[in-house]
Amino acid sequence: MDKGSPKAILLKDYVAPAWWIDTVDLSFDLHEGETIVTARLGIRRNHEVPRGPLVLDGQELELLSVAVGSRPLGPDDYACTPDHLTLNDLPDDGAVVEMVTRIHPESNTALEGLYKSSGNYCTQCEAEGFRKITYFQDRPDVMATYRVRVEANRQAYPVLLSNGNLVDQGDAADGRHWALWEDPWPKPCYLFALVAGKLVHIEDRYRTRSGRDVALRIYVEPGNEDKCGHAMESLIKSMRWDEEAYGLEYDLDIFNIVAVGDFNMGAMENKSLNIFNTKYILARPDTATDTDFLGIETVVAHEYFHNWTGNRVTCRDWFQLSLKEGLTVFRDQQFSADMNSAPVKRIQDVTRLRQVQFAEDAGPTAHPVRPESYIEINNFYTPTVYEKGAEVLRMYHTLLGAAGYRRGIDLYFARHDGQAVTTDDFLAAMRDANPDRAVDWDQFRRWYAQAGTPAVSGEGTYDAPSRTYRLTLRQTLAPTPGQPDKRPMLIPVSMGLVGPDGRDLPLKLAGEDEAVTGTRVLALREAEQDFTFTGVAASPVPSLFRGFSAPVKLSFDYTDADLTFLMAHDSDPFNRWEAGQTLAARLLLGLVADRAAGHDMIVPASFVDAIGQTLSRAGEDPAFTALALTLPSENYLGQLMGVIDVDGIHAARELVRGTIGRSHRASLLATYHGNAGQGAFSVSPEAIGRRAVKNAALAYLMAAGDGEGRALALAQYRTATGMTDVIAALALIADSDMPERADALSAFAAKWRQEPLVMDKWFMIQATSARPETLAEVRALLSHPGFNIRNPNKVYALIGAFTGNAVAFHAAGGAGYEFLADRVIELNRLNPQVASRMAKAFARWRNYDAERQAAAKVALERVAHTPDLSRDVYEIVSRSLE
Ligand code: 0A1
Ligand code: ZN
Repeated sequence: MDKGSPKAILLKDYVAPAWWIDTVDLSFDLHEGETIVTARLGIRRNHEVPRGPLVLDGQELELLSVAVGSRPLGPDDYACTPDHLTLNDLPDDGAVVEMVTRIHPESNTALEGLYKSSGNYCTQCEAEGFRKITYFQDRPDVMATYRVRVEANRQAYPVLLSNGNLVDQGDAADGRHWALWEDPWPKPCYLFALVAGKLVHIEDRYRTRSGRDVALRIYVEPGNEDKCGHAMESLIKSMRWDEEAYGLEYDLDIFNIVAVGDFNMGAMENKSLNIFNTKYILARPDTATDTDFLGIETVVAHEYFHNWTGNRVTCRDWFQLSLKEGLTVFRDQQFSADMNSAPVKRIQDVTRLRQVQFAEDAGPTAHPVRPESYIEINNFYTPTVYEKGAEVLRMYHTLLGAAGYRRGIDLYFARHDGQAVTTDDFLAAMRDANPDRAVDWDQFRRWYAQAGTPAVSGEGTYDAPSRTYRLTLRQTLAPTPGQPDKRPMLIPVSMGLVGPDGRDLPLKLAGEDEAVTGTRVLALREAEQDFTFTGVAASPVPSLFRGFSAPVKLSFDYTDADLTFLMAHDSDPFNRWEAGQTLAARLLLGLVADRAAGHDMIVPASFVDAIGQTLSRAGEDPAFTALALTLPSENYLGQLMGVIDVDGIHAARELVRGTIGRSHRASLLATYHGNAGQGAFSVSPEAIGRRAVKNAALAYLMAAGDGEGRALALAQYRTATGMTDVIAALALIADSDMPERADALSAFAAKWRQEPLVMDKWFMIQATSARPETLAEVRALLSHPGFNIRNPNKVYALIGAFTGNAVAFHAAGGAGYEFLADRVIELNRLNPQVASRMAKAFARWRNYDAERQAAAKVALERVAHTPDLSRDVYEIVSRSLE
């Protein structure tokens, strides 16, 4: 390691703090140019560990004074370094430590700690931002009650908010005013929040099951009041759902949400004062797409659900992050499944898991759900901790059943309410609440410890004379960084056997007395394991991992005919979709291989027919059909190849899309017109499904490459009133060389230039086009007046979307890589978290051909040698180069 390179923090080094902080009294004096923070910490020795000094974390703080009790300390009484303030010789029976610090929120571009967004003050303290506000033991196992006084100019900052209840407020000299907030629930400092600004709010009420009346408020910048209704409805649905599904009620009289335009992530669950990225609050049918509406419902629920899973019970240390995130994502997935179509939601979640988490697992930044080391914790808010973590929760649910899972959850809260705990504590609650379940918990625990995506393969043989079917399954888990050897996982295989008539056969394993009808869960525990079913009347097609019961890659020896059969008959909708995807991926990769070998690519008629079948059933379930019509993405297909053939994948996929468009023109047109806008606008699952299938049909008609699709897209773009339809059409136009392209894009920008979230879509559709001009256009857009590299949403919309562009980012020659290196270097100084998220796009560089690898390596090394590289970027880049 280089001299002076940042040090890793290790899970095995965890020790409890030498001091507890029980009470925190904060006073903020907000002035233009500086903020003075006074903190009074009520401390108490932790007698369970050896005596030691009180070591407080701090970052970019100017310490003005320190006192213990009423005794001011001189510079010899404490040690202050850039990162710590250390106090020795504190009284064993406790004390109040008072510190005054000066900070500068207006120059905080990292958006961590106290900062300004559009002139309003707000905070982001997870994971370690509180140390940029005051000296503190910035670790989640230190839980305190907070009392917060905020003072600011009344006119400029009429709204003053913090956690808990407003207990007092008043005027101060010089046109200033103040508010005093008290949060009775002990919390870790990462849940602290403060907002001061010129904001308006919408208000509603919710009465909890036990009769508590809760005031619900959503604060936004003036002018956005009319875009908060969906978020408010989502909040109320979440509160009700959590009572019904988990028996969990809200625990204060007030719940506030504030939406800010500058935010690194989606949202933050600060106790009773959630702070959101505007992207997950603001929506009106003419400004937001169906995806936005659904995203709002999910994220509002997610943050609300954290009130129990994260806040009431929190993490002992940051290695346990998935304790709250995996569980809360699983809960928001369950909620959204209940509010919408469960199979559609599951397909969308699995698509995302494969696209981003499987890719992470296969690259240099692979890590377990519970990591064992990190350099910068902000780098671990990952698809593995969140989405794979949610799959682990789903596996508890699958193995224990809904009732057993709920018993485990109830025991978890009974044991740990008010505590900071570990994923082992969670597992123990699940285990102890279900003593009669034969689950090998030590083996199950490997889901937290071993990184990588298990690969499951297998085959089946039917023996007609004995009416037995033998299913053989094998599992392997490839080495990942730091984990050369892996042990077999406990893999729940939810499955059925589909008989020749398309119905599920009764399932009876050898030695069992009674058959199960439909679906059952097998436990795959060995590297190789046989399951023998008896009394099987006819040769079946197995349906494996129904509902995607485990986060694994399956390769089973299905024939194309088996897959077509499952597409049509499987009783499990997820696996009907899955069979189609497997078939499509197989076909597409075959074409890529043909092209690479210099052969013509010929699309088999059987596949085109299968798509025709799907299309003919569009009326039964439009939303499902839209998903079934969508071919696996280029990025996902790339994951299935040893060396990614960028141009081959694109050529094959475009050929198949064009073929489908031309072959099924009539039914695509019928689907398009049959699902075009009827009645008033609604975001019901049915209405969303109709728009999705209509726009999927439009995309195929466009791919057919003649005037008809283009005319339809243009007409839709010009006449549609809902943003879903406008953007669907504009994206197709922007990805084409239609003469109307430039005018359509500039008309859109002229109409929406005052709406940042709408402009994000405009940047995104240009950045994701496969046209050869894309990189040049993205470069030019960096100087567009609507772009601002300090705003994370803009960076994600333009630069982030470009890095997800399978063709343009990876174009031969490496210009895309060079462009990204420049942006990462620029962002590194402004916002390390955002810089590091962008740098992750390099992670898969070793999966491309030699020429691309060489270009990516040059770019990565250039970033690595940047002076003053943040820990965030250093960690990602150094791991990528290892
Ligand atoms: N806990 C939040 C996500 C979050 C994490 C870190 C942040 O800043 C570094 C901000 C938000 C959630 O899961 O929603
Ligand atoms: Zn979360």
